This record gives sequence, structure tokens and C-alpha cells, in this order.
Amino acid sequence: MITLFAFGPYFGLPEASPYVLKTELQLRMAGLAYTKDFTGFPTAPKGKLPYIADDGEVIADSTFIRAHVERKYGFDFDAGLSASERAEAWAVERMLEDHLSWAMTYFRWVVPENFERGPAQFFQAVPEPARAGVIAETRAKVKANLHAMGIGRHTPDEIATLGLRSLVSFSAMLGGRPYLMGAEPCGTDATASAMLMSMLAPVTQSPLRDRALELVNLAPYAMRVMQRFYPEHRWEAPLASAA
Ligand SMILES: N[C@@H](CCC(=O)N[C@@H](CS)C(=O)NCC(=O)O)C(=O)O
Repeated sequence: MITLFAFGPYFGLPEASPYVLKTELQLRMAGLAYTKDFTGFPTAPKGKLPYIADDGEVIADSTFIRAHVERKYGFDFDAGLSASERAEAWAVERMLEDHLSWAMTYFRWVVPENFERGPAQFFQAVPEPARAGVIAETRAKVKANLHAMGIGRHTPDEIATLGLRSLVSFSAMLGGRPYLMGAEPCGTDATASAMLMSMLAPVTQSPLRDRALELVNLAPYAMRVMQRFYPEHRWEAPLASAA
């Protein structure tokens, strides 16, 4: 049995982290049974979630977890795609994870109102006297990561401009197709739908969310993936204020 180390539910989403949600979707796509454990962050091998334990083997990072599933269980997330289509799907995934996701992190963690409504709530379990210090330290670490990556050096408008370029590009590539690469989902659909659900959740107000709601193929696409692979969840909530 696989254990998925995760953060837990977040404002209507089954997972706070789009990367954990991506992995959860991929486990479901592969038809694998798993349980979730919300206590593994302090001992995460790479200091991040997700990671999994599978019969004593520990695998950290959503991309390596995907590779593990492909290798151990023989499940091909990109079945039916040609080599160049697989390359396209990988390039889109990198655009979303290594570019768009940083802009999303900025709006979630740095914009004060979004932070107070959102990530600040992660720390409710920290004893009151220590809470403010832990919050400040964690937020400073996120800001340092944004600075090191480079995106944190830009103005909010510039960050929005960069993120929107990736968002609009994704929307254009998806076009009218039900899934990114055609009639059936591929591995990148897990990443893309997880990122979009996270972006659309009203708890984080941002120019990215505003534009995502205007790009009319995005919310229905994200919901299509979620409802297919996560049918028991009440998906209305994250999109409650989406027209
Ligand atoms: N490349 C990693 C990214 C995972 C990631 O960034 N996880 C974030 C949550 S969304 C995390 O655990 N951050 C904790 C930290 O950086 O201290 C993956 O694909 O699994």
C-alpha cells in the first residue's frame, strides 16, 4: 500500500499543495490505492511535499513519484502519445511548475490579504506563543526562495505579466480539446488541473485568477479532470465565486 505524505484540505480543495494534488491525481489515474498521512512534513526527505512510501521505499518529488509509478506498476501516463507529443506535454509541465507556479506562490504568500486568508491558517496548530515567530520565519523562507528563483525581484505587475504569459499560453494550447493532448488525459493534465484549481480558489485573489476566469476553457477543463479522477469531492466550493 502506498502512503502519500500531504498537507491536507485547503479552502474547498482536497489539498493545499498543487504538487500534492498532482500526485494524488496521478495515483488515481494509475488506479493505485493509497492512504494519506498529514504528519510527514517535518521528516520530508527533501524538505517538501509530496513524497510517498511504497513498501518501504521512499520517493520524494512529484516527478520522481510519477517515474516510480511508471516503472514499478507499468502505467504509462502518456499512453498513445508520440515522442514529440510527449515532449510537448513535458514542456508544458515545466512551464506550469517552474514558471507559472512561482507567480502563484508570490500572490498566495506575499500579498498580505491573501496570506492572512490563506497560508496563515496553516499554522493554527502551532502553540500561540510560538505561532507569530513560526509564521514570520516560514514566510521569510518563501520570500527568499522567490528572490533566489528570480521572480521575487520583480514588481507585482511584472510578476503578473510573466505569470499571465504562461497562463494564456496554456489556454491557447488547450484550445477546445477536452484534455491537453487530446481526447484522453495524460500526465500533464494532473499538473495543469491541480495548478488551475489552486489558482481559481477564491481564497487567493490575483490577476492570474481574474484572467483564468476570463479564459473560458480553463475552469471547465480543470473541473473535468477533477470530477473524473476525484468524483467524491464537492468541487463546487473552490469555484463558488467563479461565474
Ligand atoms: N518539485 C517539487 C515541488 C514540491 C513543492 O514545492 N512543495 C511545496 C508545497 S507546494 C513544499 O513542500 N514547500 C515546503 C518548503 O519549501 O519548505 C515536486 O514536484 O514535488
